[in-house]
Order: sequence, then C-alpha cells, then structure tokens
Amino acid sequence: MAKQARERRIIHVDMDAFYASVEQRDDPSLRGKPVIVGGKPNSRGVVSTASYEARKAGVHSAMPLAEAWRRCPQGIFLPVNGRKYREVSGQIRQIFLTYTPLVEPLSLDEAFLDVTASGAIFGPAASIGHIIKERIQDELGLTASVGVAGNKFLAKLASDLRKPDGFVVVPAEGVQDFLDPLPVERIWGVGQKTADRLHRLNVKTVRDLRRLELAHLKHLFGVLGGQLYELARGRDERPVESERETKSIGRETTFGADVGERDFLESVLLELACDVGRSLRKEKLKGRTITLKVRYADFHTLVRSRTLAEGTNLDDVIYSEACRLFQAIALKQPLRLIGVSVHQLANQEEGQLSLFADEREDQEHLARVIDKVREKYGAQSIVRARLLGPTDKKREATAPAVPGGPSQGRGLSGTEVNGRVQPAVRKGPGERGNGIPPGPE
Ligand code: TTP
Ligand code: MG
Repeated sequence: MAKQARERRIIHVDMDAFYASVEQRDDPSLRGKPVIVGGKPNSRGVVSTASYEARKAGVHSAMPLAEAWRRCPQGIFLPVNGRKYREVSGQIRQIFLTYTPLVEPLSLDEAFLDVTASGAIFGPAASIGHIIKERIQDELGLTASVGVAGNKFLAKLASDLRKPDGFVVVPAEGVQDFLDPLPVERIWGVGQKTADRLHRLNVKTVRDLRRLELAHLKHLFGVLGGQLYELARGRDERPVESERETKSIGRETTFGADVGERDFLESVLLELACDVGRSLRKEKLKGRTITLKVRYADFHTLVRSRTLAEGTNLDDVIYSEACRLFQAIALKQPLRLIGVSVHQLANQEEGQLSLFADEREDQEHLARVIDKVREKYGAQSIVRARLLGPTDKKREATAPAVPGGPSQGRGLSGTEVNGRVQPAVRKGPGERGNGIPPGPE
C-alpha cells in the first residue's frame, strides 16, 4: 500500500480567493482592496468568499453578510457572478487537460490531477505543477496554490499549506517529515469534536497521533480511528476520478423577510423550477427525483423528494411535483428559504419510454424554443403570467450554495450542481472542498 502511494504523482490545484480574485482581475480599482463576494451587506445571504485583504478583517466564506459588514465596513460588496466564474473555471480546466486526462474537479476552483503517466512527456510532477501555476498566472491573470504529492490527501494538504500563491511539493521520501509537525486538525475527518478528544489525550500533532495504536484508535473513534491511523502515515489510496458526474441541479432562495403565504411561495417555486428546468436542458440532462427544501424561520430544515417513472427537464413537471411536495408540508412557521433540485440525472436521450411521448415531445420542443428566445432576447422576454405579479418584492437575496452542500454545487449563488453541494454539495456539500466524502463530524 505504501509502495503504491509512493509511485503515484498527484497534483492538487486550488485557486486563491477565487470569486474575489476574478473580480479584482477584471476591475483594477478593486485590487488591494477588501472585496467581499456574496451580495449586498444589508441582505440576509452569506459571504461566498472574501479577498485576502478582507480576510484580515475576519471576514470568511459562509459568514452572514451583515456580520461581514460589521467586521469590514470599508469592504466592497459584490454579487456572485456565477456565469463568469464558470467560464474561468472552464479555462483553468483546459490548462489541466493539457497535462493529463485524469482531472477530478472538486468545485469551480479546485481539482486533483493524476500525472503519474505524464512524466515521460512533460517531466516530473513538480515541474508540471509549476508550469500549471505559471500558466494560470500568465494566461488568466489569477493565482493558484498548488500541492504535489503521492496521493490526494497529501496533495490537498500541500496546496493549502502556503496559501495564497503557494507551491508545496511533498517528496516521496519526506512524507513523514512533512506530516509530523502538522496539527491533527489538518487531517481529514478531524473536526472540532475529534480534535478536542485528541487534545485531551495530549495528542496535538500528527507525530503525537502516530503514538496511538491502531486498536486504541479504533476503540476511541471506530471507523474514523482506522482512517486516522492510515492518514497519519500519509497513506491514501483513493484514485483520481475524472468525469465526476453532475449529481443534481438545484436553485434556492433566501428571503429578505420570512414568508408565510403559500401563494407567494408557490410563485417562487415556479420561478425556481423554471430555472432548474432551463439548466437541465442546457446541460442536456433529465432527472427523475424532484426535491423540495424548506427552511423555517428557526432554521429547522425539511427536505422532501418524489421520484418519477421517467426523467424530466420540463419546468411544468418540476414545478407541479415541487408544489405537490410543498402542499404536504405544514407551514407552522414562515419560511426563510425555499429550494428545488432535481437528482438522479441522466442524459436526456436515455430512457424515453413514455406512453405519452408525443405530448412530451411537443412540450420539450416548446421549452427549447422558449430557451432560445430567452437566450436571444433576455430572460424577461417570455415570462409566465403567474410570475408577472409582485413576487420579487420580498425576495432579497439568493443564498450562495455552500460548496459541499447537498451535492457538489458549483458554488453558484443559490445554485447547486452537484455532485459538490452535497447539501451545498458536496463539497457542504459535504464539506466542500476537500474532495473527500464528508467525515463523521
Ligand atoms: P474556496 O477554494 O474554499 O475559497 P477561495 O478560493 O475563495 O479561497 P482560498 O481557496 O484562497 O482559501 O472556494 C472557492 C470558491 O467557492 C470561492 O471563491 C467562493 C465559493 N464558495 C462559496 O460560494 N461558499 C463557501 O462557503 C465557500 C467556502 C466557497
Ligand atoms: Mg480556492
């Protein structure tokens, strides 16, 4: 096992303050300033990211915008421009693919690359990592932090170690020296609770952790104990999985003031469903499971799903299923958030078995035509009658998906396209970002 870990060469690339850096790149007047991406400071959403200048004031991702404003009143607050970040993400991906087809994106700004087989053409992994970093700087005007190591766990740790603009190589023979001084919190799966328990055992660093025997660790932490034992020795055999599938597409909205009227909420659902339908059609996908998420004023959150006989990407179907789920939910308190997502995705050509194929094809054709008109003349060019009411007046912000949320979101505001917002996917989505399934904490 250790042998295999030594043989592989893995690169982990993570862009620095990604959304904020793109904004600073595109508007030189923002450079060197505390930029906070997420929305207006007086809205109820959360910070997607903050430039390193704003981080000095204590602002960080997932912090309520109002709190960010308190901490950094001089901050420049910007909305989330998902389309732009996706575009840059695609350009970064193209650079990666020059060096290996084995690219596993974890989110818009982060990926693992397996370059084990690339050495003969492009040289050692460290050089490839270095060139990638330089190309991202030269061609895209952005900084990335890069880690190079024998497995995913170490490469990810390495890229994070000297952020921003970091470049850390963990040589095969230096793994233990690299790991030993690090605090145990750096190990995947060690959250606050586990760290506290380890600290009580006087285990503060990875070196301390290695003193605990496997049986003892398992006794203390169960499955996680076995994992800690391996990771403390730098062992991790997870392969780099290219073509990570999109697991869901969703939209959610956080209201400026809590909302209790069903009628209004249903019109919001319609808008969200239309948005989800459009994204599915754009990606040429259909999904079988429709999921509704609501969050009450007290933050209690409910998720309800329904699975259909066959996949859909039609706004009306998504909306009517979401409504059906919504009607079965008691509005015991007003809502602060509502969202719709579609899971169990497949290519839209697959599984066309319906008895009502003709009718469905007509609807799909109509949806495509409407998408085209909107693309050409703008989203408001065709609007459903139901949405012509005053539905917008209460909506203030669309909450940024927590990367790592229910699926792997793409980190869009209010959007999850997972596989990375496993509730805010995954990478909350399931703990966004580390590419490792959510640990026990
Ligand atoms: P990260 O890579 O976690 O953060 P970052 O690139 O902004 O900063 P750094 O890596 O230098 O620490 O996330 C990438 C993008 O994903 C980030 O720019 C914005 C988005 N994001 C959210 O929308 N919500 C979140 O809670 C987090 C953590 C990130
Ligand atoms: Mg980043």
